Amino acid sequence: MNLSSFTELVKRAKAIAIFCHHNADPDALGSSYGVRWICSNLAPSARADIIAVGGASSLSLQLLSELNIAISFLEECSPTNYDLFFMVDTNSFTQLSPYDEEIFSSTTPLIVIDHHAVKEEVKTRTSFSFIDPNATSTAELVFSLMESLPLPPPPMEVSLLLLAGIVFDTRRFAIASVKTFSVVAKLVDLGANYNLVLKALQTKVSYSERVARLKAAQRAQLYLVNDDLVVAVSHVGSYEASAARSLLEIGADAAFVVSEKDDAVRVSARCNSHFAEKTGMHLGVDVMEPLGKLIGGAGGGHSMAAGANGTGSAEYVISLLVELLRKKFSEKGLSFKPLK
Ligand SMILES: [Mn+2]
Repeated sequence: MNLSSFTELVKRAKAIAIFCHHNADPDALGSSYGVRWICSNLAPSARADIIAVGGASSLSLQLLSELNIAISFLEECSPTNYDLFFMVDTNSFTQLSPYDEEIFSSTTPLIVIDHHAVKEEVKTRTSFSFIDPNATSTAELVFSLMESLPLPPPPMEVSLLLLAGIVFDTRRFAIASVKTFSVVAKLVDLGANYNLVLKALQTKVSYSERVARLKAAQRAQLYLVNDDLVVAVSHVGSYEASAARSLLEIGADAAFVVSEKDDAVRVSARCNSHFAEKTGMHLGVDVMEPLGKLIGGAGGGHSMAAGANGTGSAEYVISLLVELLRKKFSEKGLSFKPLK
């Protein structure tokens, strides 16, 4: 990697804007913090602002408070106040709206650091890019960048946040490469406490959401498809998507959860890949789309995650849904019967 143009761009800057995508996740925020530390070393007199456009995700905020790290970042800015832009963990300009047009059409140098496949419009606009779609997080790339530059070891806060970015984006190393582990070993060597990061990233589920999940399980009607697939149908007051996911976690192959509030109903449908493959059922097209019409609303979605909304009581919507499932499974030559 020829870093002389990177170093030149940063050293020349007086005011640096480090942009990261909407609802900045721990990888975006941690990577931006690492980039800011690089900038503060290469251009000590320059101002460098992190701009988490529209604000950071609630998990990112939880991470900072659990790790006791106070990062200052802006949620909005005036791009014309800066003479160098970074785009971190952000592969398209639309992820930076309302600044997309301004960043795209300005002549301010732009440095892109990302592990996503970056859009062509971004590539042609960049002055320097460090893009590697094989990297499992942007934090991994930022650490590699630090290693390639003549910098002192990063402070603890930087190591912690880079480690958090990696742990989050790799889904706790469900996807990881040799490089990932080597970077993580170095970060831990620098003092980043892995257990602390794991704890700080634990998603806390609210009392009402946990109760909704438990009630969904308690009220579930179970059906058997093709003698080996379990379909759960249930209803809650809210958190129907979370309830549907939790029904899959405890053993259902497909879950349909209806929520009813003031005559408005929402339906959330989820299934695992085993169910999708064995039945050939597309939850969005085959189930939620027709159900949405039946309940005077709309529905659709993906093959394994879909939803619908409309009006009616939960009881009524469940009866329509079960009839619809019966019809669809029979069209596919599959049996569908209550599980006893
Ligand atoms: Mn990322």
